[in-house]
Amino acid sequence: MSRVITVGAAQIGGIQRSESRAQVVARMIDLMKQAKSNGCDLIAFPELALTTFFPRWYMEDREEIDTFFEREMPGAETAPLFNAAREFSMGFMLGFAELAEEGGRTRRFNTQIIVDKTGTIVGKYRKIHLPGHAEHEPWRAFQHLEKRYFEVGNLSWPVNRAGADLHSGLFGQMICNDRRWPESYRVMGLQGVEMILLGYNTPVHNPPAPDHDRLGDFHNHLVMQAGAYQNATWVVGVAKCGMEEGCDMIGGSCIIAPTGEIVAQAVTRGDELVVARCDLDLGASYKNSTFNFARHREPGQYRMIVERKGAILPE
Ligand code: ING
Repeated sequence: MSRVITVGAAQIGGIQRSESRAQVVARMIDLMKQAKSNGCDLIAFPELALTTFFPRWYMEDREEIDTFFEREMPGAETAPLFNAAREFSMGFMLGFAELAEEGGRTRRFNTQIIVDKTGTIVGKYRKIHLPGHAEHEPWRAFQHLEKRYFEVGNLSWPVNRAGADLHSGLFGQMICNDRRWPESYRVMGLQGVEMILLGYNTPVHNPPAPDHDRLGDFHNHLVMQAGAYQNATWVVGVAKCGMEEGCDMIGGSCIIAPTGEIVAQAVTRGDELVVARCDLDLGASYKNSTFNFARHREPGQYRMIVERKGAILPE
């Protein structure tokens, strides 16, 4: 029996700071309607999709910062997404800023969830690779304060089997900067992942390395295609993009096969649905040959990867 699912990567154009969650959710519901008319089983939204990318501003007022966080999921303003999942019989992935009371204290994470066609949360991930900086750096055209506003994720990279007719697919997640680190994919590859869903907010300009700016789109696809091929998994990358509060962000949302090939990609930098039929078994021939991990990997030789944080040069 074929395990083909139709996937929609729901790219979202700039969300201005004044835009309410209700307005953003309405844009998402519109994309879900388009996905339904395209026969999608699953739709994926970007990182921190409910608000503007707030880490671009230095803020000190805890109340102001916490206006960007969700205290419950679903909450009143996100419930329509869960209702639409049931109405359209469509799973979804959503990125949002999570405020959680855990272990007797308040914790804040850059989080993504996967929800199945019954509206049940079947997967949750908290971003591990937090880029940027923790203190105000006024020399920058815009801040990137993820290290200030979020804790490092504490869930590793789980792989979950999705029922409710996502064909018992093995789904994993990562978020934005995670996609630049091969370890993110490999932890899920070692759990047999068949499809990785990831959202991103990537400015065109990277203040500490402006010479990299011309390669932003190339690096975006390079890392996701490599991760897909080297772990024999589908990768769905979804941008929040375009001009957002004076910060221009790359688009390039795409659906990448376990072969490493981009099978569909966005051509605008606004709200755009990218659709592809994805055979969850397509990676099997790679998992059984070139990337048969059990047969070919030599973890005894890889110890340095886990034990060493930064590079140590030879004498
Ligand atoms: N954004 C960026 C990303 O990793 C960045 C940060 C931009 C890193 C450009 C390197 C170069 O795509 C997030 N949100 O991680």
